[in-house]
Amino acid sequence: MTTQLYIDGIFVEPASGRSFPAVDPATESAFASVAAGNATDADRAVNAARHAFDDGRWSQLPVAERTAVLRQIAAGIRANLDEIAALETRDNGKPLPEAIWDIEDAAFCFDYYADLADAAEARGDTAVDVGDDRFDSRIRREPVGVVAAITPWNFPLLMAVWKVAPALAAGCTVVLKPSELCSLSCVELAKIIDAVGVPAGVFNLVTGSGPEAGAPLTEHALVDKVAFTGSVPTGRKVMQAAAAGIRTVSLELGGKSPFIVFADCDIDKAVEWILFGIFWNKGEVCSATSRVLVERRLYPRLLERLKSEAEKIVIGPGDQAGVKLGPIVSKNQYEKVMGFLDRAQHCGAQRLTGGGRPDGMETGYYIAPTIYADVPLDAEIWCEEVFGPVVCINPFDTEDEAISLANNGPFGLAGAVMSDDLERCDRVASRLRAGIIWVNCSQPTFIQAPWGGYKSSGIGRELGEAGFEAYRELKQITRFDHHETWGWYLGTENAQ
Ligand code: TXE
Repeated sequence: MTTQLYIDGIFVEPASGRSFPAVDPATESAFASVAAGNATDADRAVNAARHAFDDGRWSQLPVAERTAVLRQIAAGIRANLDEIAALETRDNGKPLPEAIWDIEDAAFCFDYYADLADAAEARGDTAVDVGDDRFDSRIRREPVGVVAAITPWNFPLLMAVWKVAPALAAGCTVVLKPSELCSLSCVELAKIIDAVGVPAGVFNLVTGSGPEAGAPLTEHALVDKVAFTGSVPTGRKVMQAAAAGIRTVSLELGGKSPFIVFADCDIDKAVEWILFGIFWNKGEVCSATSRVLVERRLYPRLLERLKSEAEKIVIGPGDQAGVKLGPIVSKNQYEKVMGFLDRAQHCGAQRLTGGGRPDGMETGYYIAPTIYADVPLDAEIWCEEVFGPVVCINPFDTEDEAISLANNGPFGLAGAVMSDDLERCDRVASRLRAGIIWVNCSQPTFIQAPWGGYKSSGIGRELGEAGFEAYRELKQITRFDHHETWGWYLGTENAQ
């Protein structure tokens, strides 16, 4: 199978005539070819999106018609759920049940933003009290325009849909550039969007590498907004490119999220959520709670339990029943994580389990669940995002110390706290400098709740109402009562 680009309502060959392989990380073999889009394709796609936006074929459509189409996309995703989830597992390596959660969420996301768009339409303009009866001032919300969405490989369809669904619901037009490592589920999305009859040019898909297909989108003068999820260095480039044209950006970047565990909690629950917080999706999660801080009283017992439970995790191809940890997404990412593990050997941390390829697994980019304890606070493994199944654990003595350790670092995407004392949890939640705080859990994510980071973890919010407003401009419309006279120039002195 070789995929095509989707531009202006038509599936087309890339201008380069080239493709690149989609590799199954469980077998290390190519199983499909992906169209290698470049600057020519990006330019065509942006022009199509610009034209489609400017002639109002989508933004001026009655909202009820627009939202009906969004609900058809949701239904189309659900109708193909098994196939898309299987494809996602093959392309990315994630366990199939986790891929199913992603695809279900993607479908729900279209329904959710259809509902929000309907509700916004019913509300209409918002009146503003400007303190002068002669003026009627209102806020109207309008689509931002042409959106370039550049997305990562860890939740390939879902991260794209977090952007595409609210953008389309708001009336924007979109050019989507998924990660070159996992593009196939986004090609399936394009097929569904095509099948339900979204007008040509409203949604466009350009697959390809970051430099060849992504960068031209971030630099394009006809793009109004760039919505990006990925690494900090690339996010910086996206922002720099957008600065040249004063384009709006939203950035969802990395993290090194802390999980503070107090000794009064139930140890089974702590073990469950610590493992889920770092090992689901192979730790390839921007919000993974990869730094765990445990109150010293509980520390030795918890380490023992974590080691024994982590060693029971079933590792294997994502499509195999019972597997809870699939292969790392790609050779490069595998080598990157292995590099962290190699360097960690000399950092003074104690490795409790894991640390490399699981015994007996020769093929596939597998890395065993890895736990380090007593990690020096300046160690690379404690400070930097690994983006793999690797967790660092340290003890603490006081609440203040835990918060200070948790807040130390450049990131602020997420954090978690666990204690039976809910007042304490709330206090800690307030003091953690991060956009998402989980109490007595880690990772559950809801389309209805805002998502995004403080500090170097990003700018802006996705999901929830904030994720819808991120694709709308605010317009002030202020009317002067035509029965009144202003009189500054034409009236008597001080008539105003
Ligand atoms: O990310 P990139 P990569 C982190 C994680 C991982 C590291 C590298 O630590 O190890 O990033 O992964 C596109 N202009 N995260 O290399 O480069 C690229 O094609 C425009 C965290 O995959 O940030 C892809 O579509 N676009 C993260 C997207 O940017 C460019 C999820 C993300 O790729 C571009 C993924 C350019 N110059 C990785 N260069 C999270 N926050 O969830 C690349 N791209």
